[in-house]
Amino acid sequence: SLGSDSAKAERMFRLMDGFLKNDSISLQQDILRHVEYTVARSRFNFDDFEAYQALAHSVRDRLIERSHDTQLYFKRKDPKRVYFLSFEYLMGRSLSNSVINLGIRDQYADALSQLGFEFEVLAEQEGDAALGNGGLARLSACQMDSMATLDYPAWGYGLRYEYGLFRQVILDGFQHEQPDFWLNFGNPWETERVHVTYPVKFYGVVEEENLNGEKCNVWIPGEVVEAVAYDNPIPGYGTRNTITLRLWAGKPSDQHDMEAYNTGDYINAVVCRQKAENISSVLYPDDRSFQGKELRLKQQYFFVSASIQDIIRRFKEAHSNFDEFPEKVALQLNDTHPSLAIAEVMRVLVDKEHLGWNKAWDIACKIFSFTIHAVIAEGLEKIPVDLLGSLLPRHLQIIYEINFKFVEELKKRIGLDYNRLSRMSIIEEGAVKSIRMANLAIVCSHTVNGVSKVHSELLKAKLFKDFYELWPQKFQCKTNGVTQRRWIVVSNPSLCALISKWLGTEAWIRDVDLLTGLRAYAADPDLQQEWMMVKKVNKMRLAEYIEAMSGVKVSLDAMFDVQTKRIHEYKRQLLNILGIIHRYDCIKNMEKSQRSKVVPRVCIIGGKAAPGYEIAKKIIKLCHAVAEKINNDTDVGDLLKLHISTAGHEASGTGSMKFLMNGCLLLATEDGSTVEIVEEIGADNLIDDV
Ligand code: CGF
Repeated sequence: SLGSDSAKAERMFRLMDGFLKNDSISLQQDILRHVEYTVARSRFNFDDFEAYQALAHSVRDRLIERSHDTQLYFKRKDPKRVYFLSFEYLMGRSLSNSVINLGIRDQYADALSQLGFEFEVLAEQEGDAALGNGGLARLSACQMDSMATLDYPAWGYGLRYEYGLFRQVILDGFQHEQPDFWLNFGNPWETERVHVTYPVKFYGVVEEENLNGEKCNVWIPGEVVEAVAYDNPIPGYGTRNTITLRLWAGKPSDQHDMEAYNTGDYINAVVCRQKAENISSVLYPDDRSFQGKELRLKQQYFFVSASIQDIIRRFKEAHSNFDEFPEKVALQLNDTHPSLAIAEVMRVLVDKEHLGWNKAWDIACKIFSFTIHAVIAEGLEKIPVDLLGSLLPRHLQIIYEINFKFVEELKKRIGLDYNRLSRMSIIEEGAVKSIRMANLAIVCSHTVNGVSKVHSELLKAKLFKDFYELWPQKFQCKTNGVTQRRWIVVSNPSLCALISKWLGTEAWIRDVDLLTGLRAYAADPDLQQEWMMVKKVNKMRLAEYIEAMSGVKVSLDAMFDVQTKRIHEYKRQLLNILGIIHRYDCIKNMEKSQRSKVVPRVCIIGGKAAPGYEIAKKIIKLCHAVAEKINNDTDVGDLLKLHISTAGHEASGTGSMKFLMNGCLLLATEDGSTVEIVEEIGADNLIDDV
């Protein structure tokens, strides 16, 4: 460490300053250097995938440089940091997003073409980091991009699942799940931080001890697992701010039991390693069994405990007084999955830092905020008390204490209204005594937000009515958003170019509200002409993809009617496919002379069904059966085609935002964020009651 040796530090900065140049020659040299020394292939003989790996490492160098500069900057400024705790991050691919946010995409494209490669071809070589399931997970990824761009001193914390969301394979129209080996060929976008590890404890007992005349609780664990940090730099757009998504992986606290190994008990010798690695192995383990429930709870506590230890270590590097903790730390809970962080913060402050309970609770209430994504009570997470007590005995004690104090206070406010007291209690009495994780999060957090206006009103009027009446000031609305950098700039480059041309600036890529400037040109025939051309180009891209994926040729003159989201009864893919059957039936029974009035339509349905969700998997099979019939009916021809590409009552829904920002006509139910979309686009752009 350079410590206070500023002369040495200045020399280090000078040495590094401009070290990574971005002109074409430097980038070509950088890529070839990585081919030779990172990918270990001859620079005279390497293929697209090896070129992608070298390119990715070259970009990663620049991300790491900015990430280190960012950390150093904030270490010196010591601002209040925001920590985003999410169980899922649907990051997708990193290459294009990174070079666009770094502002060097064109430079890399030029350097690659000088070497005989095409940027887009190499970008297709990258696998997806699918560390999440749906909108909540993609929201986390968009959130990171936005916080980086808006110069927040932010960190994201999550779990480094060895297997992301399953890979969907369709055989004879049926969905089959295969493991997603996303790490098989390494992951150039992460850095393993072998020096950033924390012990995470499980099971065991709690003993009372006397410390300087004070009674304190000591947790004697039955199992300890090491959490190792893997850092993923997330660059902001138009700024050097590059924040870090720190994902935790489970490693054994001791590699394996040599004694057991030497006595031939090979299985037991490696069992502790297997247990540790299991924790960060699978996203959404099937929790219908006790073992599955326990593994999911272990995963939640594992990433929470490691994250809280990391946050407190960072705080203590510059502070010794925990009174300052709320001025330096904001902890955002993304749904109830990280709610154990509340009990963990209390455990560390009371049992390890020896703060009084009330002071520790005051600090916890100041640092936690809570985003709830669920719409109905059934969607709220509950943890059986016996499971929690066995795995985390000290945390159960703490949650009981939190609840006792909360209910005592509540009685003073509302009297002995036992029905209401039992509804609001963190403990749910019943057949299976459980911990209501949402209640725990609401009781502690100083803000509770829904993810759309409709959803936030629902929380106040129904789901959390009792809490809203008690603490109306806590309840907020933070409608979801999606980043235009990924969902226009990366996904739709020709539309991106058109927008920048007509607005006369690229500032909208950082400030999405500037898109409203296009309204001034909406009636301009030149803009409309260019807009249609962009749509045509994109339809060609999609038509080529459909043919490559399914062999089905589709007409570019047809309307593309797209529904892509998780397959779920409430998302109404069944209604969609019944509509397609009806449309097919009408065409078949129509006089041929009348068919010229039919708007040709290509229906595209994409999405995955959860592995255990049988009715959703049957919907997938139905879609394929209907597609088989329609696509092979030459009598219908291009009037109707149905393509199913792999991969309701919405709290928000973010799919609509992505389609809308790419100029699509939206057919949506009036719920979630659609209501606000209508407000944004204006009622005059609505087609009544389609
Ligand atoms: O969160 C969801 C999505 N399924 O992930 N819920 N959860 N959990 C909601 O159902 C969506 O409506 C919402 O857009 C998404 C992100 O808030």
